[in-house]
Amino acid sequence: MRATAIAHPNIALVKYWGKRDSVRNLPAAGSISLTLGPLHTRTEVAFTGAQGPDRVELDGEEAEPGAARRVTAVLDLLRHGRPDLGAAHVRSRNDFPTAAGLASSSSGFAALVVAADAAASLGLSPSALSILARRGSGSAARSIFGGFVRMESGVRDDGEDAFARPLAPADHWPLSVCIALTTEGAKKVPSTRGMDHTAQTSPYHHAWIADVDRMLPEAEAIIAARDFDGLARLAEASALRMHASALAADPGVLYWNGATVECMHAVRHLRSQGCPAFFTIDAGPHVKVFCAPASTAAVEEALRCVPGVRDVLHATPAGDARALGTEDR
Ligand code: 2P0
Repeated sequence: MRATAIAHPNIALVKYWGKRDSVRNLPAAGSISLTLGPLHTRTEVAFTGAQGPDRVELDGEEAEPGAARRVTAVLDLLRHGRPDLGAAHVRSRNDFPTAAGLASSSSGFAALVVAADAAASLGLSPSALSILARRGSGSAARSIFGGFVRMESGVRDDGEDAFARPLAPADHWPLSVCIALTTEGAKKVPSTRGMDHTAQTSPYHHAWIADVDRMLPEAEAIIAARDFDGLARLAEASALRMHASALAADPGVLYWNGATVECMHAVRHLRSQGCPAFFTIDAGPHVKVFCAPASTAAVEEALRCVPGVRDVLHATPAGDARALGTEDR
């Protein structure tokens, strides 16, 4: 009862920021993302068959109690009706900085549920895996699938209709992503806290949620047509509106540093010079810049010139979360 899985993080083009139910972790609106490699999380789950607490190791160290509790909560849903599985030993590694706005929880919980499903030989459907991953982290529901992915908010109280589905595979649209790392530490306000605080105190929250519902069909059409300028306009608007709503909370939630802002200016300057590039920013200070593959070197160079940028990572569209066969390990 042991299996290993790999999952890739995803970056939202139409952002998720707000829940309709915190207990079942149900998003207040849908979202659309692109799954990105070679960044990945690799997770091994072994069910011991013995009673006792789960053991959770992240990047070679025992997980903080809060993180371990989130893992156990997801495994408990999967173990429901299967007391024979017993306590789990979970070992997970990211090949990119954890908890720094790079969506490590998206790949982390996707890899966890795919590995646990394989270890327990449950044979869950992709939708069921997406629902389980969502209970760990909303964005993880999207990382079950590769390429362009749409998450549904659903309307049911039990969350059985709140799962992701693939829109287009990774090879639908060759895009390149440069990720400008603007700090080394973990982020100061975890996403869950930031989005709940925004929903409770930002006067812009309801307008934000209504706007996401308008954006989703437009984003689908733009992706189907591979309309780069359309995606640039829409993705920058989604990121800036999400941050506008967070900034308007009381007190405001501010994820950016000076380098974050300078990177946005650098990207807009590049675009004004004819370089196809746009930015998006999540719950952290890093800036993710999407561009045509031929423009990757120019984008990287421009980002490296921004004072405060410590490194630039590269990513390209990647595939589904998957359990590894014995030959892969
Ligand atoms: C997103 N983010 O759509 C948005 C944009 C960050 C900014 O989903 O509370 O870790 O665990 O469901 O998935 C990050 O939040 O939040 C996120 P929870 P999650 O990618």
